[in-house]
Amino acid sequence: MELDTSSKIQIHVGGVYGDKKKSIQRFVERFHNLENSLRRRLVIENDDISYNVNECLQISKQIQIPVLFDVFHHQINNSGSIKEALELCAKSWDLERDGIPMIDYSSRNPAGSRRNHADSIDLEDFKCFLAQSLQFDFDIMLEIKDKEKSAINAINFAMRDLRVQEFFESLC
Ligand SMILES: [Mn+2]
Repeated sequence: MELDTSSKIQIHVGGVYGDKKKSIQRFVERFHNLENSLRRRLVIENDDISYNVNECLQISKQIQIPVLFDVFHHQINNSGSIKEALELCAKSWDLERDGIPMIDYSSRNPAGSRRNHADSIDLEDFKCFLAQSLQFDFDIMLEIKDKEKSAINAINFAMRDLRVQEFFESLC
């Protein structure tokens, strides 16, 4: 597809199998056995049960790949404030090699279980998230069930954000 190394494949670290330290070790070993072309594509994402942001960052330090920050997972499997986690994850991306940091955004489905992703974007929650992230620049992947509908609402809303306005200005 002739994509450069800023095109990423996001994965979770995986299971814990009763021993997190050993599982991390195995993850690192397997990673080192991969071809370089694949290693440069991978990013790890904090999940909502097993590996939080701090644990992903520890792994990231060992194998030099970025951590993709999932906001909703962080709210469930917490390791500090959103702002702090965002800053640490953003630093794990090398702009030249990895491109602009990417994050996953969604919120809880109020009618579902606490791990259930929302059907539609909650603009109040999105507004609070944007307010906590003002000093960072990143791409947002929406993990929301009604997809384009929420994406259009999010873009319309984010048009008030200077970072988005600057992006559009940079296109012409
Ligand atoms: Mn995610």
